[in-house]
Amino acid sequence: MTNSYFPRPVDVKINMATGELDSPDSAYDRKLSQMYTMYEDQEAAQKLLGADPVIYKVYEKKLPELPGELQWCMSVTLPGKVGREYYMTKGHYHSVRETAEIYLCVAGEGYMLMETEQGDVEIKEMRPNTCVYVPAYWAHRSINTGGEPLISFCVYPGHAGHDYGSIETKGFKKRVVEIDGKPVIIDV
Ligand code: S6P
Ligand code: ZN
Repeated sequence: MTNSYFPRPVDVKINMATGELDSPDSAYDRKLSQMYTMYEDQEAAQKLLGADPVIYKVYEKKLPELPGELQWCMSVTLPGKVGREYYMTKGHYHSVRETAEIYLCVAGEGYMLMETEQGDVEIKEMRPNTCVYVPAYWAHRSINTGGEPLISFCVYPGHAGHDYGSIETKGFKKRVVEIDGKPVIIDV
């Protein structure tokens, strides 16, 4: 090496039942108040804002934000609905669009909703032991359609970064809502 950067190995224990890491560098809760505008039913969202429920949790190890390195985290989307729409993550593109991600679902049930800036949409079921590959250029959002937390182990390039702005502005082209007791994918 010609500079002072030299990464060291890191290990961590993961509680696959809860998604918690034994020594996270960062752990945060995303509450409804931080994303309520993303839900279809704004009246239902307003009613829930008093209680301001946690919609999802993320436990992260912070690793070098450099090409060639990887980031990893546990993503835990809680069960629940806002109106008829299931709890979901905000969703994002990676700031560096040419970066992919792998999600390994370890518990719960739901979907991974993916979309490109050109308007292609794909949705994949998430069940324990399902591994979803989110290619470069695809925005991604986890949606919990079950009664238990939807827990995934995520790995993505160190320098990927997160672009939330595009999704906050335009949203996704599909939603997952409960109709007659079942999850149904609808057009926005
Ligand atoms: C990071 C990865 C996940 C999400 C997490 C929360 O690239 O995709 O760790 O950060 O599922 O979702 P969001 O959309 O709020 O980042
Ligand atoms: Zn991502």
